[in-house]
Amino acid sequence: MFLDSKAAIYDSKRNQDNLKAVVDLGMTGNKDPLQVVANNLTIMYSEMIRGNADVYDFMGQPYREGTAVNPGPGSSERGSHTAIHVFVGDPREPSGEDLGNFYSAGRDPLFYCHHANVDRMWTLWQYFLPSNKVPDKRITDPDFLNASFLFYDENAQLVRVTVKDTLDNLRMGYDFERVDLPWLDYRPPPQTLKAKIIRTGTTAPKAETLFPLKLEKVVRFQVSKAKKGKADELLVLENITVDTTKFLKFDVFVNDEDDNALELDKAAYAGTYAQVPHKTANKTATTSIRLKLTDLYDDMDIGDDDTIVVTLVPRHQGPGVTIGGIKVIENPPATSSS
Ligand SMILES: [Cu+2]
Repeated sequence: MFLDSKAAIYDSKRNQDNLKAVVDLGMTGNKDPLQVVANNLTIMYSEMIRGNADVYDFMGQPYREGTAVNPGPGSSERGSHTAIHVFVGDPREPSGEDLGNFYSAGRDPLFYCHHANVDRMWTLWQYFLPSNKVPDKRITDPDFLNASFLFYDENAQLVRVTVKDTLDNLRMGYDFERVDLPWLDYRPPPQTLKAKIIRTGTTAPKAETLFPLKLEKVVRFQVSKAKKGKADELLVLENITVDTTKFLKFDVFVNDEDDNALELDKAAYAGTYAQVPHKTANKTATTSIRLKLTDLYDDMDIGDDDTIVVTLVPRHQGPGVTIGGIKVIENPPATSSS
């Protein structure tokens, strides 16, 4: 349906190599379609089920007047959502137009299909996925609930719509078809003993000696855990300075036994940072992400380890990302006394 130039959904500015390809949410460069599907299912499982400790990890950190841009994108936004934009955008165009750049994405009719599907993920995550064990999925912050936007309705009348009016799709008059979710139970297989042995013998440097880190190649290092052994913990990557005009993506692996970065369907895959390029005056932003490790530990022989080995794998070319720091904290984080 994407090849028919007379179809309403057609756009000439799309990556011609991807018109018939299996969508690649991981952008690892893997050419084996079966492995790409396995990677996709793992990414969806990670961003929908296993990777988030609270509602902000999924939805993104609060962004309000006075806050710096891009305080921290949510797992679905930076993962599968970004991937679709970049996968469809046309590399023959100067800035990946149409879908591959923020400013031009809405010119491709596919944008509306894609974002309707993002909305579907939000609805699924909020109301239909008890297995992701996030204790409270509501955002009660009045700045969020009362934020409003102006739209023209079907009678060309200007109407104000608040965020709280839009949180329940049934109230908006539509519902999503119930379909199978192949990623729902796609938990990667547990690691073997080999991973434990490799980790024990690691010569990877300590994170403190590497950060702040300009991420331009694969980097492997040790990070101290908050508690020994299996624990409810989060990996925090903070003060990530990004060039907002570029496509940037890196994957995070924990205690990876084989360092085969073309395959994501393994316990070691902890999550992703990725962004759609913007054409903006403000060319840098500082952001952070949190990745829940608790369920990863369940699939590893972690013993009473007091460190993890983290591997960062950039998927973009050249500079653009500097990571200020990395640490493991307890979940829920200890509240500061200030
Ligand atoms: Cu988008």
